[in-house]
Amino acid sequence: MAQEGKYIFTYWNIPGRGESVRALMAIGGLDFDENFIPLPLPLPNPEGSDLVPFDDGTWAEKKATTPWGSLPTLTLPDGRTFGQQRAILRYLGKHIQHNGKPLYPENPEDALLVDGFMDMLEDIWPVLADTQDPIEEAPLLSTMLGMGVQEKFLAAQMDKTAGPLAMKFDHIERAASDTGPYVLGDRLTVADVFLFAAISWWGAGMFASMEPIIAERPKIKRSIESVGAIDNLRQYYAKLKDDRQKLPTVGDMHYAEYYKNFHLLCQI
Ligand SMILES: N[C@@H](CCC(=O)N[C@@H](CS)C(=O)NCC(=O)O)C(=O)O
Repeated sequence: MAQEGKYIFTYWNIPGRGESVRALMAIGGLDFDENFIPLPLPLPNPEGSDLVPFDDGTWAEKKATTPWGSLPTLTLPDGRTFGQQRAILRYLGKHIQHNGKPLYPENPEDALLVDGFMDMLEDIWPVLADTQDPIEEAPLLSTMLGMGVQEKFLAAQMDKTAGPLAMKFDHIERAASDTGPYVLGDRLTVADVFLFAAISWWGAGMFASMEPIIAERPKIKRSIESVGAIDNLRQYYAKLKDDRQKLPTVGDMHYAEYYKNFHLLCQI
């Protein structure tokens, strides 16, 4: 993809809903700056750190100025800012190519299938991030607040016969191509990149590992391992790996661990 000027990517300094876009830009070799917004969590900020990890009022001020009141956003080299993870993935996927083909298919039926995978992944997010009462016991906030993995909740959700979350992952597994290595077959798409980023994140930010998700879902496993083998992506994660040790620790959660599966899949 020809590039005139830099992209600016705005998100928290964690994988979350932002990592799919970062990974896609890395695969496409795009030059982008990170604009890290402190996570709006009521946690004390370490003294004298360059990057403020937790709430300092920035998000409260910035929220209304974003296109959809949410992050991530992507600012294009011409200065315009756009939001919504999947919209950004589709946009970039029309420009970024792999083996001579754009990562968002031109063929409407292939694009429909890619959108289906991505919408299914977005449907999983609220189960893990914000449906519990109290909200601190949602698997996501629990690790971010240093309260550990919500094992009981996740075990019920992932029950092989009746777990609602397990069913969603089973749908993804069934919808993926039998021949692979990617979910649409031999062609890499943004659905694979999203799968790679989401499962790596959930397998560290909510689950203790990716195992409950991928152990008996070989097509999902193959897709995310194939994405992890892409050279540009491996170089991207290798470059940032040491610096991530500076991420904060809350309780027993060192936020650098949120990247462990990205490193595992990229074998770095
Ligand atoms: N559908 C949106 C959801 C965006 C979203 O909920 N973002 C969260 C972070 S992952 C957020 O901005 N939370 C802060 C807030 O809503 O004030 C997308 O995929 O981008």
